[in-house]
Amino acid sequence: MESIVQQFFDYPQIVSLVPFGTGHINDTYRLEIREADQPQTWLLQRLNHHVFRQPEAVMQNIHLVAQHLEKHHYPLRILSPRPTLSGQWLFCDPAGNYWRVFPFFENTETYEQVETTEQAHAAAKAFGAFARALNSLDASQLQATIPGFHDGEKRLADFLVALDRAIPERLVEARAEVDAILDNQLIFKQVAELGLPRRAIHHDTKINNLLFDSNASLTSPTPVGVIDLDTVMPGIVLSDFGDLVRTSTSLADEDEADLTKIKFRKPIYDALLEGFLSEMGELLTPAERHALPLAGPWLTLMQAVRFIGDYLVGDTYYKVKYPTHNLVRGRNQLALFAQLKNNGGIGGIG
Ligand code: GN1
Ligand code: MG
Repeated sequence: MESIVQQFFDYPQIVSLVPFGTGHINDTYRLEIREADQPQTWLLQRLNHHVFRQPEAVMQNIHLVAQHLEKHHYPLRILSPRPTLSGQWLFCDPAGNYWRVFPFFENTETYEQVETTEQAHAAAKAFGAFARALNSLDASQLQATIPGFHDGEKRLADFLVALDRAIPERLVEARAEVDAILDNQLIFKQVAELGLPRRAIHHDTKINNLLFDSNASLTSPTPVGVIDLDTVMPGIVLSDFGDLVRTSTSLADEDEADLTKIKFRKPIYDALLEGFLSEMGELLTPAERHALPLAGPWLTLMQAVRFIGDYLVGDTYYKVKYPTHNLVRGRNQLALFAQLKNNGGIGGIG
């Protein structure tokens, strides 16, 4: 690891290097160094190049977005990567792993679950402000680093392939979930047919991808910065509002195995909608605004498709902590989907 750190810093003295965060894809470390006797904290990350097959394109997207935010006086902190000493965004080690360094925002925390409507409002407003700042960025400048990333119809087609190749015992285990997905698949076509405009979209607005000031009170939560810009690429606004709904409205997070804890909270939903619209409201087309109620159910079902699909073929994509982890996550998401679809008058689908 020392030789990796040396690519980014002049004569660094490594004070500590510890695994950090809960991401499902990359490996992240909190790095403390002394450089020229100054203590500094950074994030060192190994980019998963099996998921992101064009690591350079990912970094190019992040760089473009960070630059755009800086130019447009975006108010929160910006996750600009730190180049290597030779001016590259990535260092490729002899084993073929890609490494990069980001600033570490001190005195911040993430929420795994939303507890108050104030948190929900602040989070949606912060992600809304991010989307607003990117409104003027020409989305065609960004590369589709994971082709079809939030294309529900493509995800469904991939799922059907996974069904064909499924590990037989796993298919038996997941039969009810597979059927629930197939029964509800129409929502993917319904959203595709809307033909919503392509924007520069974050695509991973889960609640723990927003850093909050750890010194602020629960009733006045203060966002510090949006993180995890790996999936910024062209997409539709339903992705960003949808992932907020998916990860904030449920009483429990996506890892919860006890389905009785999956409870949709309408007041949280209302706070998300208000917060998001307070930034993005005037920039949305009538079609986008009209489609917002579909965002939560659509994105949540797509996440179920991805978790169950990965379970069926033997957990090749998501990090898992135990053999049925992806199945548990998929069940969780299907339970939430059912509530999002039926609850609180936000339906109008199915
Ligand atoms: C992954 O890396 P992480 O945990 O931020 C995934 C998202 C999923 C999410 C589910 C590149 O995000 O799309 O919504 O897990 N990222 C990628 O928690 O697939
Ligand atoms: Mg991510």
